[in-house]
Amino acid sequence: MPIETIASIFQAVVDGNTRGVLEGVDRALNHGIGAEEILNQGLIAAMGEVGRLFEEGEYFVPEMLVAARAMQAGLNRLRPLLVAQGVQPLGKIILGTVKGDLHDIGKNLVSMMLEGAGFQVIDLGTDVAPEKFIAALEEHQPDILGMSALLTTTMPNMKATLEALKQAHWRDRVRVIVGGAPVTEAFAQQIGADGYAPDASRAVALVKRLLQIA
Ligand code: B1M
Repeated sequence: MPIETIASIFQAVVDGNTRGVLEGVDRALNHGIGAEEILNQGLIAAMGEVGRLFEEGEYFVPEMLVAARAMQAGLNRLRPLLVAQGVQPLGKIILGTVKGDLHDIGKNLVSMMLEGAGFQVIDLGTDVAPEKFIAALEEHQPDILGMSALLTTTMPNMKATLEALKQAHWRDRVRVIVGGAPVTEAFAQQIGADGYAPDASRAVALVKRLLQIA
């Protein structure tokens, strides 16, 4: 029964079935399955499968979004229990869309996929100025800083943020990743970022690679 319950949560996330996820999580908890097991074998494993389906072209952004929302509903139900048990996230990530840019759909998806993979995400929202990124670094001491840009006119603000990081003596203390429709690997290298990901699923793989998480 416990295995079937976890499998039903996994399938509900893959199907983007929020109600199914919540019912499955409640059932699992009632069966005495631990919150961490539900998280790792149900929610996180399912988001790994969603990422695989996306990379293989079987899922597109809408399917990934619905699955991520279903996963987040389950995560929200488990969060108080995980906090109470002192379960540590895999790493801490600050995310934001750069100054002048109000696009946040892709960034939110990246945030949800990272949370789904077990990371703690501090999302600064949109129109984030370099000084706001730096204040957040000081406050949260993350492992990774992620910037998103959707406009060719705001891409230079990624470079400006990297420059500000250098000035504030933060550049050697945090890995910086970038993404967004107009951003490319070549641009990421040119501005001195540590990594680029073309989509949310590959952003998770990139972060794991940078933090040497298997
Ligand atoms: Co705007 N917009 N928009 N827009 N918009 C684009 C980007 C545009 C390409 C449309 C076009 O002209 N064909 C164009 C940019 C042209 C350019 O720069 N060369 C454009 C423009 C011009 C504008 C305005 C200037 C329009 C105007 O007012 N005249 C204006 C700018 C406002 C501003 O930001 N200051 C504007 C406004 C808006 C809306 C507010 C109406 C709305 C945004 C709503 C919102 O985000 N809350 C909007 C939208 C929706 C779009 C399009 C249609 C869709 C963007 C989107 O959400 N894509 C877009 C056209 C298009 O892309 N077809 C367009 C889906 C999303 C899942 O993909 O964001 O690429 P994406 O994210 C992907 C990857 O890129 C990656 O992972 C995500 C998931 O797989 N990724 C990362 C993203 N961030 C990452 C970070 C990472 C790693 C990966 O690491 C940290």
